[in-house]
Amino acid sequence: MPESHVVTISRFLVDQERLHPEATGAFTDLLSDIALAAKMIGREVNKAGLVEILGRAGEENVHGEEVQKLDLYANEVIFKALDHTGRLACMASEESEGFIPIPEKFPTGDYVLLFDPLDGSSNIDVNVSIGTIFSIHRKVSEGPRGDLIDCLQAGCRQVAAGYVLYGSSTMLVYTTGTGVHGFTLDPSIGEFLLSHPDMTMPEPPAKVYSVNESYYPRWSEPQRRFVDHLKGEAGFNSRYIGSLVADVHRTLLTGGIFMYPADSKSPNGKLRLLYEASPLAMVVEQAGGRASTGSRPILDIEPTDLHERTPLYIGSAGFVEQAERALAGGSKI
Ligand code: AHM
Ligand code: MG
Repeated sequence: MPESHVVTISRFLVDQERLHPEATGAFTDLLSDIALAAKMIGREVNKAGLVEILGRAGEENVHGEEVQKLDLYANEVIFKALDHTGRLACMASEESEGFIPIPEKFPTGDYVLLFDPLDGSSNIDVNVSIGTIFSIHRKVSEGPRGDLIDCLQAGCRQVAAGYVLYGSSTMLVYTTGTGVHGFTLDPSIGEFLLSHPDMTMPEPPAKVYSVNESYYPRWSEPQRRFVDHLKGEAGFNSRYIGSLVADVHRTLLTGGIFMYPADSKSPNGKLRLLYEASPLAMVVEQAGGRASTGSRPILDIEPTDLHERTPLYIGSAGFVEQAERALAGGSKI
């Protein structure tokens, strides 16, 4: 590709900002800061296989520094990349119990960042893709330094959301509510380059379902019937990585349905609404897909707890609607 056609994420963000003359630039800077954090996390993720050589978490590395667990490292990198910028009122992370205030010594801003710093981290040791997920809201509380209510907003009020996939290449995919754009990291120049402009879910979608089927005995009868139908007469193929960002990314690119249902042991499933389901729901819906609890849109849920969980059905709109009908007990799937 000639150099003139290469669009870096910085250039893309600036071009997008020009389309909105009222924009202050704060939002563009925020996404740039997230891209920087993603590069730093990606660099460490790529070194994970060298753990025997470089040292294990809890030990000291060759430089005499304590080696951190990667998910805690990722948490800290994101926090430190954004705490001092004056663009955020507060943050919340899957790794932290309460909401995270901006340190008093730094100025605050109008946005709120929620993130899962390193999702699927149990896959690190086996060199399987993992990801970072982020969600941005506008502050709604009165004071300057943010409050819990700023974090507990329904997904439909997100102003941006996205994820970073640390896979065979590192990709950043985000939406601000006007389409979905994907960037691939060129490690030789350390830049995210626009590789997937205006991502939309393919039609017709690939007939693929993605679910941890080992939980079948714990599922409800309608959930079992639905999966039986998909792999039976509907002729679906099955793919499950067990790393949410990677499973959803595949679903976004090829079509299909990803499910993490409720079951008898986990009545709300496993996935967290604010750090996993909501941001991925915004991305997938912006690409023309659908995201549901099985009975209502993920983006409609008004959260009451920072770490609440939700069942998740996400992917091609028609397949998610089929799941909703099946779970409602309708005879016609
Ligand atoms: P984590 O937040 O502790 O990393 O767990 C989330 C991960 C997701 O990436 C993935 O979709 C899911 O757990 C897999 O769970 P299971 O092993 O029950 O299938
Ligand atoms: Mg997670």
